[in-house]
Amino acid sequence: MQGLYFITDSNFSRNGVINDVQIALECGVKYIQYREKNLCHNKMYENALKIVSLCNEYNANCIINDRIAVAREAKAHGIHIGQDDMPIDNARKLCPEVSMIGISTHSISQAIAAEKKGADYIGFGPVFSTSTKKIKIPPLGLTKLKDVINRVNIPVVAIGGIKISNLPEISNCSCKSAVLISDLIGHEDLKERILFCNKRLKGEISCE
Ligand code: 3NM
Repeated sequence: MQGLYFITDSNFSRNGVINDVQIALECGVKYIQYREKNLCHNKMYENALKIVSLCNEYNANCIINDRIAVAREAKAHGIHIGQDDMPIDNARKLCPEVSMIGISTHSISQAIAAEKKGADYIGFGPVFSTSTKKIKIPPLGLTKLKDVINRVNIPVVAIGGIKISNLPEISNCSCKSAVLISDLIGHEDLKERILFCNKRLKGEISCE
C-alpha cells in the first residue's frame, strides 16, 4: 500500500464524490475509500456501484467505510471499520468476498491488536489535530507514527491533520501512505495536489 489513500468527503467536495474519485484514479491513486456518514443505504449503494466500477477500470481498490451491507452488495474490494464497530473476524465472515479489511487505530496497542486479529492494514491517527472528524483523542504525533511503523508488519496509513505542508514530515517517518481530506478535497487544483501527494509518498519527490 503506497501513495495517497483517498477518502471521499461529500462536505468538502466541489464537483461531487464520483468526479473526485474519477480524478483520483486518473492520477494513479490505487486505494479509494468511499465514506459517507449520513447517506441512506440505497443512495450509498448506487454511488458505491459506480465507484467500484471505476476502480475496476483503473485496477484500483474501492474500500467501503463502515457499511458492510453496501460493500457486499456493490462487490467492493475492501471494507474499513472503526474501533467501535464489529470485530474484524465477524466482518470477514459477513463479507468473505472482500480482499482487504482495514481498521482505524488510535494507539500503538490498538494497532498491534488489529494486526493480531487479522487486519490487512491500519489507519493510524489523528497524527495531527483535525476538525474533519469529531475525535476526542489528542494528536498522536510523529514519534508514535514512526514507532507504530516499526512495531507492525501490515501497512500503516497516516491520517488526521495531514496537509501538503507537513507531508515531508510524514514521509520522513518512513510512512508510505497517508490520507488528506480538508487539505485536498474541494481545492480547485485537486488533480495537481493529488499528483504531488502521491509522488511524494512514493518517494518520487525528495523531502529534503
Ligand atoms: N479518521 P483531515 S482523522 C476520517 O484519526 C478520519 O482515525 C481519523 O481529515 C482518525 O485530513 C479523520 O481533514 C479525518 O484532517 C481526517
